[in-house]
Amino acid sequence: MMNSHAVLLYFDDGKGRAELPRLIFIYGNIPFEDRTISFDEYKQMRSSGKLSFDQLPTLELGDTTIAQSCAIARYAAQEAGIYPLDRLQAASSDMVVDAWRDLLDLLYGCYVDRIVENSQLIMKMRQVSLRVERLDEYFTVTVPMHLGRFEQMITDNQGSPFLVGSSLTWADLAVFDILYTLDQAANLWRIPSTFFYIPEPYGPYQPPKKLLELYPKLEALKKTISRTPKIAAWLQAHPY
Ligand SMILES: N[C@@H](CCC(=O)N[C@@H](CS)C(=O)NCC(=O)O)C(=O)O
Repeated sequence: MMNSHAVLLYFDDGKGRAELPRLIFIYGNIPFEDRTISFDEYKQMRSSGKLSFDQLPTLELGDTTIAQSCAIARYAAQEAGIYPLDRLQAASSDMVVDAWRDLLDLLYGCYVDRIVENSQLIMKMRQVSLRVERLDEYFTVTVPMHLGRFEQMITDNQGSPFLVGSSLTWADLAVFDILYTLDQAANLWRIPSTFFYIPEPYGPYQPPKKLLELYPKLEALKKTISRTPKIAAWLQAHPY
């Protein structure tokens, strides 16, 4: 079991890439500090060299700092006992979580370009018209392609309602997280203070409705996880 006090650092504007580790810690009853920081604090930390990969999320465990969302989530899943012990199942679950990261990368990629400036990797907001063009492709091509594959994994999983093996793993929480994010982000296209905001005359952006209805097994998985008491309590306190 984890000996050091775990501190998860992320921006103060939403769930983003920190939500999967949070869901895993919560599901596994693993205590952690959920520390949100402002962009100014982030810049200070970055210039003082405190962030191993110059980005968030970051997990501090005593003197050790872990960056990269998948690495943090995998560590949390092992602590929580929801990382498969069987190597093949572990690889299948890694595959799903890597796809989760691809989906987040591509969603954020609709909004920002990554460039190197003054020897640092930074994000630059795209023009709004380009954001909308990319969001359209994201929701009509990328998302259905990934959701179809997740749905097929459950279909092929010998009657199990989960993606890998017969009990819930971190892969299921990853799929839950992306479904929740895609649902919730739709509301944020209307709110100027959020990263997802799409201003007039381009917005608010309207993604295809009822996306989930095409994937009944994913819809069922989303319901099961959102009704788990610990997760339900978390989502109620942190809707987005
Ligand atoms: N591959 C990394 C990507 C991390 C990342 O892009 N973090 C963003 C926030 S979502 C960040 O720190 N952005 C600040 C910046 O680059 O200026 C991961 O999965 O953790």
